[in-house]
Amino acid sequence: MNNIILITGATSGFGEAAAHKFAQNKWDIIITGRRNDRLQKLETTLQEKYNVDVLSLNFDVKELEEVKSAVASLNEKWKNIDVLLNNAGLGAGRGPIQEGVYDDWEQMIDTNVKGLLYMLREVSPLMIARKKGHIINVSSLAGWEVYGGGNVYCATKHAVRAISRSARIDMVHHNIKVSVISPGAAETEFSLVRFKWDTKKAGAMYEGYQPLKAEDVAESIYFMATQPAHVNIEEMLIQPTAQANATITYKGN
Ligand code: NDP
Ligand code: 8X3
Repeated sequence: MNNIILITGATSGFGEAAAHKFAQNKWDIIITGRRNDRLQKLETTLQEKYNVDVLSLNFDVKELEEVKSAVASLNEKWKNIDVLLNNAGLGAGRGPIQEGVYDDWEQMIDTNVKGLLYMLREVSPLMIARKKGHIINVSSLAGWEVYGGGNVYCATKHAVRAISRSARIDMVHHNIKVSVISPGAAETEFSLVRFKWDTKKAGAMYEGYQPLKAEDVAESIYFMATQPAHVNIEEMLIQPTAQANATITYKGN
């Protein structure tokens, strides 16, 4: 039987690239996200290209009842999740705290923190029952550092690392690995979403240097997921070569 990975936020960026990487290596894949048209398209592509089993679950991680019923809908095969890639997340806006937009704050906290927790809460008992599993949570360089205007986004990504380290202590008794990957600047739809599809503002984030590609991050996630049973990579911080930290990026000057 193939290994199984459940990827939240597989309709774009890291999640979509990870779905390709794992499927290419003969994992069966559960893909999730809110944009059902993209999920359906990806399901067909993965099945046809890699000849693996794919299950699409169309739900919003912010909605607890949707998360519960999506996980409860898994049949005996799909319950055997080897890896949960808790990836769904977003930056919504960027600006000083005194000008903060409440709806953006709620969205980031509800998605990046509460949504990740809901998935962790619903999926970890399935792993505990099998006495094996691996939870890989996606934080960010913004989970290590802060930058002006990053306030709530940075807070959510710091929270992902705190939750992960604490969950690791709970899960160690059940033979379950918990890891965190923290990418720096990567060109996905992240900045388009953050800047409300303003292509100029989003594009400016990646001008003058080579950012990470979604595939670079997927490669690292695959490496984390395929270590021997006795090895757990707790944390991985991956940045573009040109980026030294959250505020210093070399652009040839
Ligand atoms: P993308 O915008 O390309 O992908 C985000 C994915 O998350 C989409 O598939 C989206 O699917 C899904 N998603 C967002 N909100 C929800 C929700 N409420 N319910 C279900 N799915 C949701 O960005 P990235 O691939 O770059 O981002 C993936 C993760 O990586 C995020 O957690 C982000 O914070 C983090 N990150 C990104 C970095 C970057 O520079 N790009 C760097 C470090 C971390 P849909 O809209 O269909 O629901
Ligand atoms: C996204 C990367 O540096 O813009 O997590 O916060 S950053």
